[in-house]
Amino acid sequence: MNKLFRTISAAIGVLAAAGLIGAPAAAQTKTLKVGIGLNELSPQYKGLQKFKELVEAESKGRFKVDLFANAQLGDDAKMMTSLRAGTLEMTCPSTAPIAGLDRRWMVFDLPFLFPNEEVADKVLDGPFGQKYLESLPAHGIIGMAFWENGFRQLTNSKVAVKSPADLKGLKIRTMENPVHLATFKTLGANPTPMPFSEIFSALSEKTIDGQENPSTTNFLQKYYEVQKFTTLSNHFYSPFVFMYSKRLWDTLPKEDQALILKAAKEAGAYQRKINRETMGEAVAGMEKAGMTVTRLTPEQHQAFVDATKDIAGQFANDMGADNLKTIREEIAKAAK
Ligand code: TK8
Repeated sequence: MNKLFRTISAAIGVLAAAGLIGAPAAAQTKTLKVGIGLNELSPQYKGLQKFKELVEAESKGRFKVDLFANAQLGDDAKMMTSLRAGTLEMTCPSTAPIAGLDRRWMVFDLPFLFPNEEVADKVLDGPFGQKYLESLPAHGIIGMAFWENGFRQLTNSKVAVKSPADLKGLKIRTMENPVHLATFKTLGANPTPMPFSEIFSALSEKTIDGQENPSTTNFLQKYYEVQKFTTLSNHFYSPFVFMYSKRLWDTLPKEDQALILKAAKEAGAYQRKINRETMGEAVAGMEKAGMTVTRLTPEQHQAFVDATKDIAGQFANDMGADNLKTIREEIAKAAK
C-alpha cells in the first residue's frame, strides 16, 4: 500500500514537472469579454449568461466569460470598432449598424420584410444568412450566429399612432442606418439618428418625441416613464449578430473556436425562445404602467406597408439587386 502510494506520488511528480498537471488554474484561465447595449434583464443578457455557462463548463474552466451590459463598453458601432481593433472579444449588435461597414447588410433593414419570426429563423439560419455571416471576416469580424432583437414597435409622447398621417412631424430616434432614416421620412416623421444609450435622456428632455425598439426593450428600459403611447407597428425586424473579433479569434486553437461557435449557436436558440416568450409580458407591463397600446387592424397595418413599398427599390443598388431578389425568394419559400 505504502509502495503503491509512493509510486503514484512519484508519477504525479513527473507529470507536474513536465507541466502536464498541477499548474495553477488561474494562470491558464483566459478571460473573454462580451459587451452589449441592453440591460441585465434583457433576453439578450440571459442568452449571454447561457453562453457563459456553456463556454466555461465545456472548456473546463480554461475560459472565463465576463459580461458587460448597458453600453458600458460603448454602443453597438463603437463595440464593433473595438472588435475590429482586437481590443474586445465579443458583442451582439443589431444588424442595422453593420450596414455602415457593408451596404449589402441594408437588406435586413427593409420595412415589413419578414412576416414572422419563424420565417426570419429559416432565412437567417439558411444559406442566405450564412453567406452574410461569411462576408464579415473581410471587415475584421467573425459572425458566429444570428440571435434576435425582434420586431420593432413605435413609442412616443404625443399621439396614439394609427396611420402614417399621425406620424407627421414627430421627431423619432432611429438607429444610424440609411434605410431606417428613409423609411421614417417617407412615413412623414422627422427621424433623428442617435446611439441607443442616449435614448432615455433624449426622451425625458423632449429633444425627441419618440423612438422604436422591440417591446421587451421598450419595457425593460422603462421608456413608459417618459412615453405615453406605443403602436405595435412591427415595422422592422432586427436580427442580432453575435460576433467575435477576427484578430482575437485567429489566436485561438481550432478546437476552442469550435467550442465557442457551438455555444454561440446553442445560446442563440435559447435567447430567441425567451425573447419571444417575454414579448407579451412586456406589452402587458407597459399597459399596466399607463401607456396606451395601439394594436393595428389589418387595414391600418396595410397603410404602413403601402406607404413604404418604394423603400426597397431606393436601396436596391446599395444592397445588391440580386440579394434583394434572393431574400424575397427565400422568404416566400420559408413562408409556405
Ligand atoms: C442594443 C441595440 C439596440 C437597438 C437600438 O445594443 O439601437 O435601438 O435596437 O437594442 O442593438
